[in-house]
Amino acid sequence: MADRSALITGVTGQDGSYLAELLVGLGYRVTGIVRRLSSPNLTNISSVLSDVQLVDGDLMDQSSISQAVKVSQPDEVYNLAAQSFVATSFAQPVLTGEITGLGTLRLLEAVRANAPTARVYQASSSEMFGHVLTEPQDEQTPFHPRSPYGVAKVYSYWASVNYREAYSMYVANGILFNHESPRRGLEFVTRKITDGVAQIVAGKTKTLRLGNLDARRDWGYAPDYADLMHRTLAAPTPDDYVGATGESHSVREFVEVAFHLAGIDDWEKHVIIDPQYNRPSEVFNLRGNANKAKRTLGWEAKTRFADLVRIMVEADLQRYGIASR
Ligand code: NAP
Ligand code: F7E
Repeated sequence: MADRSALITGVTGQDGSYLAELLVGLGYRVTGIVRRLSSPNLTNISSVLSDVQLVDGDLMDQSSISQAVKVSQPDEVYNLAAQSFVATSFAQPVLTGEITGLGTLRLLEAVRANAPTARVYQASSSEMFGHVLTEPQDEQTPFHPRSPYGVAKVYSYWASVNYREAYSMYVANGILFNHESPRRGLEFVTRKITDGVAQIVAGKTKTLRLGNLDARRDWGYAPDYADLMHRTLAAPTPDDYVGATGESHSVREFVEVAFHLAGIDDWEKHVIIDPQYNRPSEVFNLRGNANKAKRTLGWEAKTRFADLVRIMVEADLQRYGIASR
C-alpha cells in the first residue's frame, strides 16, 4: 500500500481525522482539503499534521476542488466534507444544498476531469431513509428524507450512482448510521450529553437542555466506520453499503447511561426539556442492517452502545480534569 495516495475532503472533521490517521498508518500519502476559517481548526488532526499534506479548498468553489485533485493525483478520494448538522440545515437550507448536495457534484466533476480512474467514496447517510416504514433499514430501503440535509444527501447519493453508471467511474456510497466519538461536534446530541454531564460533575452548570428524548438512533463508534470507508474502496467493484451496529437506543437511554457512568443517578433533576431543540420534521427511529458489508467487506461494528457512551463520558470528564468514576 506504500505507494497509494488518498485525498480527503472534510479532513478536519470527526470522520476525516480518524480516516487520515488510519490511512497514514497504512502508509498512504494523504492529502486533505481545508477551507479558510478565521481561526484554523486543526485540533482533530494534530497527531498526523506532519504526515498529511493540507491544500486550500472549499466545496463551494469548483476551481479549488479541481486544483486539489490535480495536485494530489489520488488513487482514492473520500468525500467527507459537508454541512453535517441536521438542525442547521433547517436554518440554512440553501447553504446546506450547496455544500452537502452540489459540493459532491463539483468533486465528481473534478475527479472525472483530472483523475478519472480514482476510486471515490461518498459519505451518504441514514438520514436519507428519514421517515421509515420498515425496520431495520438496508441498501434496498426507499429514501424519504425529513430535512434539507437529508434531501441534499439523497442528491449526492444519486449523483454518485449516476457517475458510476454514466462514466464507468469507481464511485461507492457508504450509507452510514450515526457514529460518534470524543471528536464529535458539541452540538450533536451524544456529545452535548457527555459534555453536559462532565460540566455538571465539574460544577460548571446544574442543567442540560435537550429536545426529543424519544428519538432512537443506531449509534456506533467513528473509528470503526473509518475502517469501513477504507474497506469500501478496497473492493474490486464499486457498490453501496450500509454501515450500522444493528441496535437502536433512545436519546433517553443515552442520557441515563451517561449520567450513571458519571456517578449521577437522578438525571431527571438535571435535564430540562426545551422545545427549541425540536425539529420541524423529526426522524423518529433508525436501525440499520449491515449484513451486506459483513458478507462482502468482512466489516462489523466492534464497539457497542455501552462502550461508546463510556468512551465519550470518560474523555469529557478527563477534559474537565476529573478522574473517571
Ligand atoms: P463533521 O465533523 O461535521 O465534519 C465535516 C467536515 O466538512 C469538516 O472538516 C468541515 O470543515 C468540512 N466542511 C464543511 N463545509 C465545507 C466546505 N464548504 N468546503 C470544504 N469543507 C467543508 O462531520 P463528520 O461527522 O465527520 O461526517 C463526515 C461526513 O459523513 C459528512 O459528510 C457527514 O454528513 C457524513 N455522515 C456522518 C455521519 C455521522 O454520524 N457522523 C453519518 C452519516 C454520514 P471545518 O473543520 O472547516 O468545519
Ligand atoms: O440528533 C434528538 C434529535 O443532531 C440525534 C449527523 O451526523 O447523524 C447525525 O444526525 C437525535 C435527533 O444527529 C437534542 O431530534 C434531542 O432525533 O445528534 P443529532 P442526527 O440528526 O441523527 C446522521 C446519520 C447524519 O448523517 C448527520 O450528519 O437526537 N435530540 N435533543 C437532539 N439533537 C441535538 N442535536 N440536540 C438536542 O438537544
